Amino acid sequence: MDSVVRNGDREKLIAAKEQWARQSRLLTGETRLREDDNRLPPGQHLVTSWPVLDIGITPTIRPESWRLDIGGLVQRPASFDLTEFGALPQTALRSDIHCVTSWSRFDNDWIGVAAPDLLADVKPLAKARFVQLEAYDGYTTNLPLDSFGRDDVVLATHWQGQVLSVEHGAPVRLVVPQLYFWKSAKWLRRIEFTEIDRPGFWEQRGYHNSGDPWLEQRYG
Ligand SMILES: Nc1nc2c(c(=O)[nH]1)N[C@H]1C(S)=C(S)[C@@H](COP(=O)(O)O)O[C@H]1N2
Ligand SMILES: [Mo]
Repeated sequence: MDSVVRNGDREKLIAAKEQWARQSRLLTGETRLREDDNRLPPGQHLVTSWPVLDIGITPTIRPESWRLDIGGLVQRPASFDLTEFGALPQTALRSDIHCVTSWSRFDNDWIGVAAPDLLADVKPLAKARFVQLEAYDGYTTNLPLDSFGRDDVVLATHWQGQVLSVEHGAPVRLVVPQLYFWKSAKWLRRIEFTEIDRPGFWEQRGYHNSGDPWLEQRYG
């Protein structure tokens, strides 16, 4: 796999974000309920552009060699290529993005495979309780199976009617609207179902294990 290190100093970038966590930057101490007339979680501000954020490596993945592996505690482990992935049911979903760095973006139109449809295909075992996501840039993140299986979660290939750009995670990225956006792994490569929770990249570096923006679970 080729990759481009876009940010000259990736260590510096990661260290800065670790420091945010140590200093509890941006915390308002407020919690808020999500309501139709209040879609902005505490400490967030709205943007209309779509920022690019990641650990500084943009993998270039040849479409013919892309695979999404599903393993761990499932009845039917899988290794989808793009054609097989495209043959799964496709769903259009609209949701808001909330990034822990304080920007939110409303009304993003996604097309992709809804998580419940993926679960119906691979059939997690009863003892599976967590999901580990691994990406082509080496990034990892974790979430409870219950959060992953919600019907607003999508493994997205399109945004606003266009094929997802490489910067935003093409060919396939996860979108988990209920949680801060670091849980939404770009360049998805593998999904592992586990009995025990395993903290991912930012979860090991001072970020909250759950990451609910309405409870302002930024750090922890
Ligand atoms: N593979 C991968 N996925 C990732 C990241 C990353 O570094 N690598 N960063 C996360 C973070 S911190 C954020 S805020 C969002 C940003 O997604 P965007 O660049 O499409 O806005 O991707 C998340 N998913
Ligand atoms: Mo982020």
